[in-house]
Amino acid sequence: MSFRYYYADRVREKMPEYRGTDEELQDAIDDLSLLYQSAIREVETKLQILSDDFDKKHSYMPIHHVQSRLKTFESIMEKAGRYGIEDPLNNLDMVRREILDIAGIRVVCNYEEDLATMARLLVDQEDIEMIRVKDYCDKPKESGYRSMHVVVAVPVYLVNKRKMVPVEIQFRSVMMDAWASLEHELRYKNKGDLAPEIVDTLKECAENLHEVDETMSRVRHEVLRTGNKYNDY
Ligand code: 0O2
Repeated sequence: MSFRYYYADRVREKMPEYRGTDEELQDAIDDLSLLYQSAIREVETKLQILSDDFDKKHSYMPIHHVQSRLKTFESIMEKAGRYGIEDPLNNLDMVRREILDIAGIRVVCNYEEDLATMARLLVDQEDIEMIRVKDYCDKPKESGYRSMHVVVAVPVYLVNKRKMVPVEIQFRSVMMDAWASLEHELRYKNKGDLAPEIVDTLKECAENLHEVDETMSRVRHEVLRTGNKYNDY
């Protein structure tokens, strides 16, 4: 995997205001890309190890799947502008301090109760630094969106230094993820503008899926409690 993800000439085309040379810009954005991609790999490895150990100890894998992404350079600059960072392209250090979701990982778990378990197992690790939690599971967003967003810093060891790099991890159940993906797609297709009755319907869908999440959890506990007694027949 190459660490080069952002390209200076493409950035320069859209943002000509960079004061340094093309080489300096490429160096700065390579640095960004290397650090954040490495941080994603560190967290993915930790999650894989936790999942394998869970399987070994409990014959159960709580993680359904994991996705990751580096935020596009344009989207980082847009968010930096929204956060009031002036001239973000020439202030990349400030951008790195303020924008905490440049590296993003989505951990989709089978059951709602797995989210807190996996989040705790990860953030309790000694080399992980907790930065913030936004829990939209108990308190969903106005849209109906549910998920647990945890920002942590992980150590990345380079040739001559160690850097703590922030990663935003979104923990979701399969139901929460299904809703968020479809809602995002619909919103994106409509350029972010959905009719109020559609917004209400989507919110209702989110609530219905939340009920399914709770029912599936109850069914799971019932199955675990009754064991395999139906296999005796
Ligand atoms: P991507 O590509 O998913 O990263 P912000 O709102 O961006 O200024 P913050 O604090 O990051 O600041 O916001 P928030 O709401 O805590 O988290 C934003 C991310 O959560 C979004 O990322 C989505 O991934 C997800 N999200 C939040 N609300 C909704 C929603 O109503 N529907 C869906 N489908 N996803 C949501 P980005 O930046 O949009 O993009």
